[in-house]
Amino acid sequence: MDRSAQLTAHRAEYGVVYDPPRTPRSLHVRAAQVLEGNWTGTSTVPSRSLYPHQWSWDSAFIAIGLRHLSPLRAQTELETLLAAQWADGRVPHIVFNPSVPLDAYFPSPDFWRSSTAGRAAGAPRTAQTSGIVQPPVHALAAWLVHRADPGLSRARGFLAGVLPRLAAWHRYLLHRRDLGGGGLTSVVHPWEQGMDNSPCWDAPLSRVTPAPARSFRRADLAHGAPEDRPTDLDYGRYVRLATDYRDGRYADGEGDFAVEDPSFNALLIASEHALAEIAHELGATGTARHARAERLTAALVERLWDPAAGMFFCRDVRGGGLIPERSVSGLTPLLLPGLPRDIVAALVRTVRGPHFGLGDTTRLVPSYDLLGEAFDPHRYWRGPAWFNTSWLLERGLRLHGERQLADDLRESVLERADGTDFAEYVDPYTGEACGTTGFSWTAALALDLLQEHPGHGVSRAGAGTFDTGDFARTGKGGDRG
Ligand code: 9WN
Repeated sequence: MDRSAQLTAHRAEYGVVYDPPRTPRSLHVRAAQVLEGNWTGTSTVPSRSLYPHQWSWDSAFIAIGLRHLSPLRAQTELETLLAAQWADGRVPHIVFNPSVPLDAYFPSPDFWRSSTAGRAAGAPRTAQTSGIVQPPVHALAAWLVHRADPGLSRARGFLAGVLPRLAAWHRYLLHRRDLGGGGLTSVVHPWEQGMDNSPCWDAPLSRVTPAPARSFRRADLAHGAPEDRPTDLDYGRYVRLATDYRDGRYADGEGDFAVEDPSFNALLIASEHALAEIAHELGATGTARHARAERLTAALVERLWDPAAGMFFCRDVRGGGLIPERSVSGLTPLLLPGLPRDIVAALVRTVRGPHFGLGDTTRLVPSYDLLGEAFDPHRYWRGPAWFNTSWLLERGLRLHGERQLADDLRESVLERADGTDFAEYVDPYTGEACGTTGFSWTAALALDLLQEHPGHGVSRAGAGTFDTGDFARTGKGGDRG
């Protein structure tokens, strides 16, 4: 059966089962309950069962939603993560909770051995962490959290406390991770980019010899359906890359895997703009940071834009070329204010076109090309729709004046978050829940969109998501200082 016949059959079998929304009040209360249940006292786990520690980009998204419930908890969430920063500036992708049994998640602290193998790179002595990173959403989150309650933020010195750490984090990425030499940051492991199992990694990963299956024991399969999760072969490769990085004492530039990814870099650029705003709020000049963000936007276009596809691609730094796989990562730069107009127009066409089908065959943005060879509506990052990427695209569409599309996407995020008990991800056609439920960033980002939702009676005062006006001003405001 060819691809489009398969898709038609899939739709005929499952139909599009998006339910009508429940009441906003109950959605708000239940989202708050998810975040309450996943709160440990100092941070929020993504999921009690599948992910029982603190994850880096999860915490940034969680803080963006938490600020509507408790600005103090949102600030604490980010402060807890940043307290585990390494001296070289990296913010680890996991901060382990010492009271959780070692076998609850793999790879566990005894795999990463941060306090010994990471000593040369400045890993903390007491906190146990992983040695890789995740997308830098944190400065953006810190700025949004500040804006939710500037009085509390100033009284606690929140921005002054996080600014040096965020600046060191960006320095690490821009200097130690420019492995391609063109100004952009490279990820050195698929887990770093956050979309772990994306087909974008298939070609670069094929060069990696998998670790033997008997050398590790997966914990994820105890909680997730094997057909939704990465294969054992891919897991073996993840383990090999992480082992090699650890055994090289987490020094950068040596590994077999190095990829410049559009979403990772776009989030860094958005966070550079946010850092400029933070510096400005603290009385310094943000001019240089805004200018750097604009230069990075130009580098992103120069190195990763593919005009024929109408979207951004990843660049395989070790293999030397663009990776012609269409992933939601290649649409995420839409959230950048400084993108050329023709690129914005092309991205909007692409998200609505047959490869992503938004507003036509799908209502949340699929993680991967609906027409791609590797498309699978249920398997991790190979097709299903995640809520954080739809949230990012909702902001991008709104920023660039695509109001109707943004409104529809917001409705769909709220409706699916509600109808799936805050699923980790969903089948992009049917909206059926996949992975775990009670997933923190799904609840947090639904709360964030709910705050802005017209007619839901929730005040926007002080809500301060990176709202269009502010972000547009940020982008054009290289001289705001
Ligand atoms: C590995 C926690 C994390 C998310 C990632 C998602 C998944 C971990 C895993 O869960 O990754 O970091 O075990 O698969 O892909 O984006 O941050 O929610």
